[in-house]
Amino acid sequence: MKLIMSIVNSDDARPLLEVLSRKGYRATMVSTTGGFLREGNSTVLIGVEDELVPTVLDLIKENCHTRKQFVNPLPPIMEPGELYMPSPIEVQVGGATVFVLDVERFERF
Ligand code: 2BA
Ligand code: 2BA
Repeated sequence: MKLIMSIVNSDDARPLLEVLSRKGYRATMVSTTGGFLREGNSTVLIGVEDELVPTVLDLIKENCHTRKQFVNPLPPIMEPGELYMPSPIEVQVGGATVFVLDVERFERF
């Protein structure tokens, strides 16, 4: 068994959960925060048999979309009197960042 840990945009998480449960997969959604943008995202945990991993990855790919976002970079360390004009930089936020982990043991009590 594997645990698919997928960090997705919060707007994509609910449609993804709907598709997964309609197709009979079980999942858990956790509200998380991106370390770089410091904005909310969602982490969807899906425990599945090994052979189902590619199918679930396809569902994630189909339902999670790449977005462009602008961020203000952290200001540099400045000398007194220096002027800093922040210019936002564009970052591409992936549709999903996915980790597939081996599950040593799975129980339901
Ligand atoms: P359980 O299977 O006991 O699951 C309880 C909660 O544990 C689930 O809440 C989910 O958050 C998590 N969970 C269970 N299996 C998981 C897995 N393989 N990967 C990740 N997280 C897992 P809910 O999703 O709200 O489900 C509540 C109950 O509804 C489930 O109890 C199960 O009896 C039923 N259920 C869930 N998904 C289903 C589905 N796709 N088809 C039919 N019944 C489903
Ligand atoms: P954030 O950390 O808020 O990052 C949002 C986007 O900003 C990233 O998109 C990436 O394009 C950019 N970015 C992040 N860290 C950066 C850095 N140190 N320098 C320059 N640009 C940076 P994605 O790579 O698609 O990641 C989307 C979200 O997935 C991330 O949100 C984070 O929550 C999670 N994530 C991505 N890679 C991860 C990893 N290796 N471990 C844990 N979480 C990860």
